Amino acid sequence: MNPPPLLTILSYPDPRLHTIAKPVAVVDDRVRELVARMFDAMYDANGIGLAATQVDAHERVVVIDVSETRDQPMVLINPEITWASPEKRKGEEGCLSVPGIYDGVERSIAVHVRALDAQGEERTYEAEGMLAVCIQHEMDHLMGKVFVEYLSPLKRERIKSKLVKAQREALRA
Ligand code: K1U
Ligand code: ZN
Repeated sequence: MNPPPLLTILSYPDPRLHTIAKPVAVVDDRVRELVARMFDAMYDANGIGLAATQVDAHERVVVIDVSETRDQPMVLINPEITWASPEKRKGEEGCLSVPGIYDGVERSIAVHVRALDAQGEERTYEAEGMLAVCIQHEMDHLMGKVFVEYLSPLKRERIKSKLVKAQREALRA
């Protein structure tokens, strides 16, 4: 049997990126299939994370792999941040839904997270560094928030125009 096609990653300013994801009721084979396809799309795009929102699946599912060796997959289903450090730092972020744009966002430097894994077991994580940043970025996606919304309205409008133009040109090619 042929493998399923790669999931398409929505590009900003697609309004579907602003949908609020619903909690997963049961972690079953359907959810595990979504997780597997999200990992395929994330690794194919050389990303370090992906939220279900970005593939137009509006459920609280996130996949992450911040390892250089690309062999430490992490699945967060119904994730909740239980603690965020009051200390914050501004760091450069990118987003697979905002291709080619990188800018600084202030985030907590460490977070504690509770989530279900792909077997439906509750897990807790204490994250810092890039993992903490990535978790916060992906959880924003689940709430319909894209990182450019932390930037000034002027920057955001410029990014929007640039991406809309690029999308029109890609359609014409
Ligand atoms: O959610 C996404 O679109 C994935 C995003 C995750 C992310 C990257 C950087 C900071 C916060 C969240 C990406 O994977 S963007 C592409 C990328 O691999 C990358 C970009 C900048 C730094 C590190 C990695
Ligand atoms: Zn993103």
